[in-house]
Amino acid sequence: MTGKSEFPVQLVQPDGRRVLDPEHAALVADVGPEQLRELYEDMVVTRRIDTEATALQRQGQLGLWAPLLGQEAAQVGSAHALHPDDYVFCSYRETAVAYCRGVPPTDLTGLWRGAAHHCWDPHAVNMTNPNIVVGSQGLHATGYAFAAHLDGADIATIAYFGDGASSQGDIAEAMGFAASWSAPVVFFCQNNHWAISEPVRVQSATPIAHRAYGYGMPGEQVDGNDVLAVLAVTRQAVARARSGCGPSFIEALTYRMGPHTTADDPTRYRSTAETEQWARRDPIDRMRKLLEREDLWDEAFARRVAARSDEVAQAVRSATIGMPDPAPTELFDHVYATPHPLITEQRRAYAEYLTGDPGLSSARGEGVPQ
Ligand SMILES: Cc1ncc(C[n+]2csc(CCOP(=O)(O)OP(=O)(O)O)c2C)c(N)n1
Repeated sequence: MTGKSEFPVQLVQPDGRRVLDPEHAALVADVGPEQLRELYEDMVVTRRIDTEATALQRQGQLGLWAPLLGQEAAQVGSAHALHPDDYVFCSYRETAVAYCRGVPPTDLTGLWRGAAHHCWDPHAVNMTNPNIVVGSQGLHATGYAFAAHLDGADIATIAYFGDGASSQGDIAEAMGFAASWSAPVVFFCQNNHWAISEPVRVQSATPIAHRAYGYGMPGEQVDGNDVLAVLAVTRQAVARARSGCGPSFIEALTYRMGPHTTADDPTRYRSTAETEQWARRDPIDRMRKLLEREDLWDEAFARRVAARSDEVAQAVRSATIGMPDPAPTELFDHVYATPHPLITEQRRAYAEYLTGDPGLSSARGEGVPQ
């Protein structure tokens, strides 16, 4: 990673033609027909999961969902660059990363249904659960990476966050610390052009990747709708981190084609012309065109991918609807790792309230230790 590219790194144009860039192409020279098809399939399946989850929210089966629509290449490309022992620290939108890490699709919705405090077992896949506190995962990724560095472990961590999060103090602190202490972390910013209704142009006066130089780490802009280019630059950053050379920053230029979450109406703040322009750069269409150009596309393959997508979406739907309601007092579980008298008392008072016990003074907080 030189950090000197004048233009975003691109290996495949929107019409499916390869770009002549020997330096970055060499990083994915081993990606043959099967892997190209696998990248395509992962993007299609994760879009299908996302569409299903959005529909489940509209049908009242989920409280909320944060769609990844349009960001499939940024997520699938980067996730494929990671090793199983690397650790992922994500925001709330990285469904495709989770899928590529091996999270069972049926584990993706529990938190959003309000049926559990978490979605998947983080240690089973080395990936944290959805994190709503914007930017905080940069600090978590840096802390974990630094500890691994001290332990002599040859691993990397990756922090996924958005263009809006890049303005957070947490990200600034994480980048400063990681660069000074050579923590093996990859800062992966998905610049999807919007932080809810805030456009990226008021977020940063320079390309976000340029900020990396000020911290003392390489920064690269990549076409985030080009899955091969994302794979290439993330492999480079991960290799750098794993070999002890410290952190890197990647800005993947992509677009949030859907709403911020299902609670948002993007037509109130952005134009149809803008969304149509980005629809023409759809990451899945681009990969399909590449496969067609390189004679890797046929109807049998298309049918297999469609069948797999439907099967996974159906599993997500059934698992979501079938999730048992948790006991209300589970609200107090996992607040602290060890019992805490205040939480214990609140749980007792709430249980008493639920059973209709007239001792409601406790539920109102009277007598609860402060
Ligand atoms: C610390 C904090 N501040 C504000 C919010 C409210 N909030 C939730 S998402 C969001 C926008 C984040 O935008 P961006 O980082 O670009 O990521 P994107 O949602 O586009 O993926 C905001 C301000 C929050 N969850 N956490």
